[in-house]
Amino acid sequence: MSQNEIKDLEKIFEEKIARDERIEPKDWMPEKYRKTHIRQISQHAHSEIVGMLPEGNWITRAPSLRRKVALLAKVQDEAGHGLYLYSACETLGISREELYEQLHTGKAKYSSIFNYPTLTWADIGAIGWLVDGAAIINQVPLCNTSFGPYARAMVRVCKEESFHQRQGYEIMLTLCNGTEEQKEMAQDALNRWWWPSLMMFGPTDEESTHTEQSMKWKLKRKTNDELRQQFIDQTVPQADILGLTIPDEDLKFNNDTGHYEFGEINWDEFWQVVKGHGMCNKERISARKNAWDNGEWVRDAAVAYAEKNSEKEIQQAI
Ligand code: BYC
Repeated sequence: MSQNEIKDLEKIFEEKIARDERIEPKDWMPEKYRKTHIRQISQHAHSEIVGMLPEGNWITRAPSLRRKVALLAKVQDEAGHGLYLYSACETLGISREELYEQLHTGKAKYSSIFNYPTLTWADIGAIGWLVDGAAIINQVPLCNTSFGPYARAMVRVCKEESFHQRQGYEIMLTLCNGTEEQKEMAQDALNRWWWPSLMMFGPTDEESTHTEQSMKWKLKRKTNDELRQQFIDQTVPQADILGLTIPDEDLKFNNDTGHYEFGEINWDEFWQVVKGHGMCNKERISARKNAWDNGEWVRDAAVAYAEKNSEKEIQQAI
């Protein structure tokens, strides 16, 4: 393709983005746009799949049948989110095998939050309330992201995240209205999950490598700092209703700006976790690798079955 032809295609692409039209898999797109989408969508998919692990750990220990059913449904939803996202990512010309390979070898990241352990039942409440709460804030703008398959996948994901957030908050509410010991458990979970939840939104805008370009392409609709602030403003009043204390001595409402000011995030901890040195990084990756290895016979059987069926169809057509 000549330079002029590429320039013409770039112009059409930029105009589509400016008009808020969706870019679809068969449309021409700059190589960097394609790559950055593979990066973000696949990391998002990996986060959903790895995100099943800390909660899956509590399915057999949920305190009642009702809690077990709700948690089971939530974890299954997360598998579904991973699958829509992997499918959306595949439309950009990368295979599922390559994506898994990137996760298993540490080439692709997944959300830092899932490298923390779930120590008590209250952690399941805190994850639903805070982690899914943060996920909704981050993902609602993605329903308007410029790449069609990603935007469409996000609509259903966000609806389901809403249910997840509510089930988490309801667990916290029940614990906070329970015995003194249960309320302490809820406070302890908040103390451990608050700061990692703020880190989920990524580094500050100043430190973020991708935000500027991703905002121009309308992949990101809001910056990391904007979303983090929105989460804090929304969540602090919810903690007040629970009667819990946010573990941040510097937290205070600023009447002039209408926002909460908050303390310094431990960015050193964030980068340590992102680089693979968090409490559960090794455990999470080895669980995913085992699942892949143990699933080999299922993949083989599915391929053999598909081949047998297509042979049958050919025979019938003859
Ligand atoms: N953890 O330039 P930046 C869920 C990396 S699933 C690890 O700001 P970007 C749920 C970043 O990848 C939640 N790494 O990046 C599931 C980049 O490194 P690379 C997942 C992080 O992409 C189950 C570098 O730091 N949600 O909610 O513009 C149960 C510089 O960052 C993190 C999504 O994936 C992190 N927290 O912005 C319950 C949403 N933050 O790639 C709940 C979609 C940053 O250059 N993703 N990094 O090696 C996004 O919105 C954006 O990718 C992010 C980061 C805001 C996360």
